[in-house]
Amino acid sequence: MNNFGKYIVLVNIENDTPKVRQQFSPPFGLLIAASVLQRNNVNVIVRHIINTKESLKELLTISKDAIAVGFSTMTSQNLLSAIEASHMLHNLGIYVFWGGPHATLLPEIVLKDLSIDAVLRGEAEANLYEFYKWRTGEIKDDEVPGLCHKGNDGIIKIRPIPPLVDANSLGYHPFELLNINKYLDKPIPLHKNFIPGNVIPIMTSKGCVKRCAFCYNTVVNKSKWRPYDIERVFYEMDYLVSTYNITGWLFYDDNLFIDSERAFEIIERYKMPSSVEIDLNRVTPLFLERAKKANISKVYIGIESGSDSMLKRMHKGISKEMVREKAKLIGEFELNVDFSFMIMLPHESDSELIETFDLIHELETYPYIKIDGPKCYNPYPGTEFYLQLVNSGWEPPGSNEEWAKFVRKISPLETGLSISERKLEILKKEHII
Ligand code: B12
Ligand code: SF4
Repeated sequence: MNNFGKYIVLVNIENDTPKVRQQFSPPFGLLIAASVLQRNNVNVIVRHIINTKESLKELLTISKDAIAVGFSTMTSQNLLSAIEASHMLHNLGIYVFWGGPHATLLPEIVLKDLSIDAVLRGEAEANLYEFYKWRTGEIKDDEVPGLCHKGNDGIIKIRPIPPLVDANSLGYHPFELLNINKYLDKPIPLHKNFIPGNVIPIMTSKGCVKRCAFCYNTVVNKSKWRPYDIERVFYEMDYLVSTYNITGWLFYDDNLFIDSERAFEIIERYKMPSSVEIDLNRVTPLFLERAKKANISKVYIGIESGSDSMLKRMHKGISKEMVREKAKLIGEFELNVDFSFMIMLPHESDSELIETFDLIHELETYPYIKIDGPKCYNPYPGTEFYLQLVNSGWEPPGSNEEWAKFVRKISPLETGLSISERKLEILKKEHII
């Protein structure tokens, strides 16, 4: 018996691939979940691991006496590792539950796998402590918001995603639970716009107020933006700087500049080379001037399509002309920019697809512009585009294993979408298939 008392193990497991080893990024969701237990004085062990024999063995050892082992899941190939580890633990009688965006959006699919005992939907802040109290017999299962599992009657109960918690109830990132050296950004050969130094991803807020028709934010964060407490953000960033000699930041916030003053307050405090994600609409000479002074070296902007009609259907609130105009402006301020693009969107016509490739080819001639993609659209349940796709006859995957194929690099041929002859020709010409 472990002398640690009652405890929960929280895991984020990734496939053992060169890409994962290259880009090992802090598991923010897992850390936030751990903070919920920490602040309620519940013992928690956190593991962010790559799927190897040794790491599974160690996971088994630490999980033996746990009340439950929770996996943080996003829809990606890493689900295969989460499935493997869940089977291993469940077969030894250990209680396994899944949380995170994949489990939140697809609880019925997750629970088809009988090795996964429960799903906790939504934010860990809304239910993880209640889940602990339920597992220790203090409360009943129906008092755990978002808990989905097989009840005593043998029927699987799917509960709705709990309402978002208030900004002041959000968790925090207990970085001291991890060895942060693993997460320092590693140079990728020939990678355009790479920021050198001890650079690390960081998140200071959650969600986004926009309503892009394809984005998980409309479902999971209900198109709301919430900032983490700024003093706590400073505490975490100071800790990373003083302990790991951080020299630059990759801000992974979905929309850091919703409160522009706050964003600059954070960035200007450190004035380190940084990358930020920003809405094209916010790119103005005033913003770029301040960004340059604050040492922002790269901006990341989701463009997604080169077709004005598609951009309208996506509710992006931008146009092709605006992209050209702002791209020039960014160059004048000598900043680097990554533009991301998607293809194979619902009802995307052949000419809309061609327009996207044309815009990409036009932009990639600029030395300071890097194109991210074009990546194949991934449908997430509950979003406007997902519903359109289902209504047009697309059959969604029926298991975690099938969903695991849905990564940004999925080949259009694997999506189950019907693709016209003309589209196939275009995709071949562009070396997508
Ligand atoms: C950082 C990040 C990454 C990092 C990985 C970080 C890591 N080690 O896990 C990198 C860059 C490697 C990455 C890669 C990919 N990512 Co990514 N990524 C993000 C990003 C920007 C932040 C994630 C995050 O930490 N959010 C903040 C935390 C607090 O939110 P959260 O994770 O949702 O966690 C909360 C709840 O979900 C819940 N929770 C989370 N875990 C757990 C566990 C338990 C047990 C419980 C109870 C609750 C719980 O509580 C948390 C606190 O409220 C998000 C977008 C976003 N802003 O969230 C996309 C996002 C998560 N990624 C996404 C995707 C698709 C991918 C890729 C598949 C892309 C690809 N290459 O094809 C890969 C998959 C790699 C993987 N790890 O599986 C999607 C996931 C969609 C989905 N349906 O699952 C998102 C939502 C982006 C998007 N807009 O579509 N990603
Ligand atoms: S702007 Fe980005 S994060 Fe916000 S809803 Fe659109 S795609 Fe999602």
